[in-house]
Amino acid sequence: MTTVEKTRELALSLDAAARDRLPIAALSAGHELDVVTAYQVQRELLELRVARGDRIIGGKLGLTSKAKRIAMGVNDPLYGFVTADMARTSGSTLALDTLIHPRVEPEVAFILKAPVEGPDATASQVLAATAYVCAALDVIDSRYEGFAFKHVDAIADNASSAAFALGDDLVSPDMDLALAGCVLEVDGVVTDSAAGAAVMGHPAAAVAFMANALASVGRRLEANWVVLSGGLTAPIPMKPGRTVTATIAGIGSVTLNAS
Ligand code: OOG
Ligand code: MG
Repeated sequence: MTTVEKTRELALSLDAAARDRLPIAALSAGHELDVVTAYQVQRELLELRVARGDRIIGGKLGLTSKAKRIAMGVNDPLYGFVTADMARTSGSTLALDTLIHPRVEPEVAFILKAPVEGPDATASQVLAATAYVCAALDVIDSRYEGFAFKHVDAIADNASSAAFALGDDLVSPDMDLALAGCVLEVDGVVTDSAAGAAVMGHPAAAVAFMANALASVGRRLEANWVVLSGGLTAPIPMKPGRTVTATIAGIGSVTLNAS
């Protein structure tokens, strides 16, 4: 099989897993997959969505915090993309019967007003290109059995993206985001907390990481994109009736319910 046929086949198997809600074995268990090929699978997976009428509206970082790396047992960061179909509003209810085994995690989201291009983008360039930041809940739903995967598997699976909600407050990034405290509540009880610095020392550094990684494939972060900078804490499994709220100091809060 040529590499092109192989990446197409792997993308189709991930796409089917999401659509049928039937998780598959990690690709790395049965295939030799390097990082470049894994991003090619991700690209084809996104092309399948776009061919069905979906649209890329931004990017997302994965495994940018120690809490996330420990929770998933994967040591390297990665990026993926978010699409229009994934967007939810704060306070909305996620229908669990459309997902496999979703988890949610609090993040700082950036809304860009100008492109950010690598390979030498810095956190301050990201901040200069940012119109607003807001609190976000990222819904991840690995297409792999047992939510178990290696770095290349999660890349191919578009960083486990399933949905995301942005808080209603959009604020200027004119603050020290490294010091912004985040409190995570499950059904009104505080279960975890972190500061912005949990993500690569500064959430804007994570966004710069994506811009720099994209440069190697001739792409960049675009104006008007939303970029999720990566989970600040370990993720929380979504269960029917559960409400998860993230509040980030100086920014705002965001809530998702599950049914
Ligand atoms: C893969 C990475 C996902 C993050 O913020 O770390 C991610 C995963 O944990 O399933 O969105
Ligand atoms: Mg995330």
